[in-house]
Amino acid sequence: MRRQQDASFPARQRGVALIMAVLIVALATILAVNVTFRGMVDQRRSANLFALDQGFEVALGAEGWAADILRKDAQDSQTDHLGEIWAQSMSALPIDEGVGTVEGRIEDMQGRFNLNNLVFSDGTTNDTAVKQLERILGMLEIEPAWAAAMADWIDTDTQPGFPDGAEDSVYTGLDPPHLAANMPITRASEIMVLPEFGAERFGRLQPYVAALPVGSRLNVCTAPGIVLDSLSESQRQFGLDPEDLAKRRKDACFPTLDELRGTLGQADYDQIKDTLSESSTYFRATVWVTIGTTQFTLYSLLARGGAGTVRPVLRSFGAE
Ligand SMILES: [Ca+2]
Ligand SMILES: [Ca+2]
Repeated sequence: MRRQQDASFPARQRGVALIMAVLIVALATILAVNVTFRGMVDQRRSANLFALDQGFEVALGAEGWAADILRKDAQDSQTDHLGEIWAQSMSALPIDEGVGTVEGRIEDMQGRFNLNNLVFSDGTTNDTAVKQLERILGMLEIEPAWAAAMADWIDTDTQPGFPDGAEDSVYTGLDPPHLAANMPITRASEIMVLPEFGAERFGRLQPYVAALPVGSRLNVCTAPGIVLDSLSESQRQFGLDPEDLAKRRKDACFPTLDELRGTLGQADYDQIKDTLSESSTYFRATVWVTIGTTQFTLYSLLARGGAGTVRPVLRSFGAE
């Protein structure tokens, strides 16, 4: 009996040694896979960072190009309309022999309703502009009452407009609580802070609104039909569908201020003429860069000065 027990010890030890060996191999394999995986992630991360850096430089180059186009445009013309070179989209161009592509476009932000015009320069509510925004919202099938809440967000007082306004009393009841801005906004998307306004409504309104300095004029040559139609209480002054409007704008300003005066009548025109223009100061360059699987979008608000100088006043990446 004792002999049998003695003989079994070496066999059991061999079994344990085998299991140890298998465990060590497994452990070594896990470590090797882990090291390789980390190496690949590091390599990928470095490649992405490099692509982002390169994309940023390319986007800034395209922004400079857009500024140059606008600078030349100021030398060549007094008005800004959709038949001009700046309004043509730049189709995709290759970067460094096929590393990626860059494309872009310039938009006239003064063709949009300026949300900051809901107030005058002293911060008091501009009721004429609130009514105009109500008409725009109505045409987009959004409840016009949101216009008053937007005005309250921007105007300097803390008294809610009646009956649809919203001031601190509304925002302090939210989670998390906060106060109304009571100052001009820097991005149109800021109005999504209005409780229950939501991304869906904003998506519909977004193409027609901008956040520009208070008092910026509307360029009638580039304003979409809905914005033109919102200029007076008797909507549909031109009765043009978007296709006809685009045709009329192919190579000239339409409507000119004279044409607008003729359509609105002198009395109605006189009330709004100081808010209108046939030229623009604020444009937005949007640049899309693709390098490998990395995509990069730069939005750049460009201000063109009196001497034709163009400078970026606001940049954002990825989202407007
Ligand atoms: Ca021009
Ligand atoms: Ca306010």
